[in-house]
Amino acid sequence: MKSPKDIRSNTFIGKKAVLVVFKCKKEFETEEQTKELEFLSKTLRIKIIKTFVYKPDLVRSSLYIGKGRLEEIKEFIDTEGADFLIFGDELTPVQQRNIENFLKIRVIDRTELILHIFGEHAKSKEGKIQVELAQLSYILPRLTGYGISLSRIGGGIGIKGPGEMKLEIYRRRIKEKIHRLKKSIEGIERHREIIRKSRKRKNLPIVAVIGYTNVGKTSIINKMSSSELYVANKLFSTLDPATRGVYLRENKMCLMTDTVGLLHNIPHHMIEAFKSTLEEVSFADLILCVYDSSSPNMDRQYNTVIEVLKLLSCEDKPRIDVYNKLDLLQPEDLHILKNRYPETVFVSAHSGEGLDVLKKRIGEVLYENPVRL
Ligand SMILES: Nc1nc2c(ncn2[C@@H]2O[C@H](COP(=O)(O)OP(=O)(O)OP(=O)(O)O)[C@@H](O)[C@H]2O)c(=O)[nH]1
Ligand SMILES: [Mg+2]
Repeated sequence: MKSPKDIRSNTFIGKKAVLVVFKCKKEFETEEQTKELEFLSKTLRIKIIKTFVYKPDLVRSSLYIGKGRLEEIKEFIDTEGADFLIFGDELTPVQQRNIENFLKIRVIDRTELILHIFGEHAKSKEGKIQVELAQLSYILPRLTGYGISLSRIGGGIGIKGPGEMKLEIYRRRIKEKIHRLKKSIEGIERHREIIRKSRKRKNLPIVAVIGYTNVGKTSIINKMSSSELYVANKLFSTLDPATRGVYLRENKMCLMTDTVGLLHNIPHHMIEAFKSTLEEVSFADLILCVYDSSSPNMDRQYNTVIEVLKLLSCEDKPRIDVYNKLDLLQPEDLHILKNRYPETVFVSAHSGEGLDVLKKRIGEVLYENPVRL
């Protein structure tokens, strides 16, 4: 019997996909959403051959979108030979199965796309456990759609057929695995607690770096600590956050902790799985909220960060807003932003500009007005 997590194949490289997105209230939001889905696909090396953009008022519950729209998509798929369909919104297991049955190709929603990226990028034992938990929690309610037939051949009334029995075995195995993974995560949390206590004994303040994915969190930590943590122009490069010592000024140091990149509307079970990693933020003395100042979706980045800070009950902690990638800004735009946000620190992890100011500000917050836990 295949392992439950291998039920869906994970080979995406060079595969052709059709993207379906739904119009948002504002046109630029639709564009942002489309770009984000294209970037997620690119991270998995998928080729998007066509994007269908539909108005959300055509939404139907059992298929999510109207039959006419699906027929239009099917005609394109049959002519152009797409390998699968990527759906911009989250689908229920039933909707996903119904659309797959209609189109006769595999359908992946935004959540599944993110889960596959997580699967590719998790390297440490801890990262892998967290990703597997998120993947299995996603798969469990969708098992019937994943090619496991529910045939009743061989079963009489009230007696389960072989398909159903197989399904129940899979279900039980997945539930058992989820239970084991949760236990392992509890073990990881205990281990983290020991590390935290040992840091406390050394009395070094902790700075957590959070922000939307790909804004340059890891690059800033690398530059400030002369490290070489993994950086890439991909979404979710960091799934195994590391902590590095940063020298601030004479006799003053801090520890900087990286975190998993955020994305708007991240499904709940993913946050659940990564909670032990994100919880590092709760134990920090200061939070650096990093934004990509060259990105058109600053509002979305900001709202997502605030949402996660609330979720972690950290919205009242000392924090510094950092606008990264200033090297990509036109001087006049930088000038406008600096005037508008005088409290924000503008930096470029690439050129190093502004990082001395950032160190100074961190030092002031940690050592001159310390609100230590
Ligand atoms: N031009 C420019 N690019 C930058 C700067 N900082 C980071 N980058 C690039 O932005 C991309 C993402 O950088 P990372 O440091 O991996 O970003 P991250 O926030 O850690 O991303 P995740 O771990 O995926 O959440 C990489 O291609 C970096 O080279 C900067 O100051 N200027
Ligand atoms: Mg990173």
